[in-house]
Amino acid sequence: MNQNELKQAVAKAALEEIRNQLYKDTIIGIGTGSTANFFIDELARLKQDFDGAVASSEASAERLIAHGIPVYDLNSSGILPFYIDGADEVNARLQMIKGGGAALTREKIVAACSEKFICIADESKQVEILGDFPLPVEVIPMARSHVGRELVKLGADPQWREGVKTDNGNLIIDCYNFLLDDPIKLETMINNISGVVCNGIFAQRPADVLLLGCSDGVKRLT
Ligand code: ABF
Repeated sequence: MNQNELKQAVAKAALEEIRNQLYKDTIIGIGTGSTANFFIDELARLKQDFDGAVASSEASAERLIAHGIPVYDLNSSGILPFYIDGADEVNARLQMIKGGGAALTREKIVAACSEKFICIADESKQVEILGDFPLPVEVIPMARSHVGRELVKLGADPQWREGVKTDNGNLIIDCYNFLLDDPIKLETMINNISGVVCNGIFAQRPADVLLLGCSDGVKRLT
């Protein structure tokens, strides 16, 4: 199976994971990225069985709407039973690096409002120690240089992702060569830099379930 087939397989597995827990008033949290897109396409087949979705990006909201799935504002949806999203890296504790698609802040907010975070990923995303994938940090534009200098002090090699603006109107700095051996601590330390909106370490609120697409089938890890 190629990578897209693995992503499609986990999207289908995620649908199976939730399909018996959908009710007419259920609102589902939906992530961003190509794996999440496969999930949105699968979910559309059950659109009569639930109310709608909250999206972690404008791109996902557009895709949901194109399928005829109502998209709600998180402020009016309350606590969500599920959040289904991909990852750039995931370790054995189901801690992740996310934000390669620049949607990390909204992803972290929707995850925080969800009872169950179901991570869907192909096996290339599974790692022992997080940090090979450059860690994205969302930054208020005027703080870009300051945050970059502070990230160097923490041991990262920060690079501004030029030309990219987040859905919140901010910038992304990617941290290269940054070994995340204590992700929970680093998540807080980076958040404490003035001008940082959010960082792509999802360790304090890891996933609850990982559906991992492997060549020998989808593995379910908790
Ligand atoms: C989102 O999409 C992001 O947090 C992560 O950066 C990315 C994963 O992308 P893909 O599913 O396209 O590999 O979940």
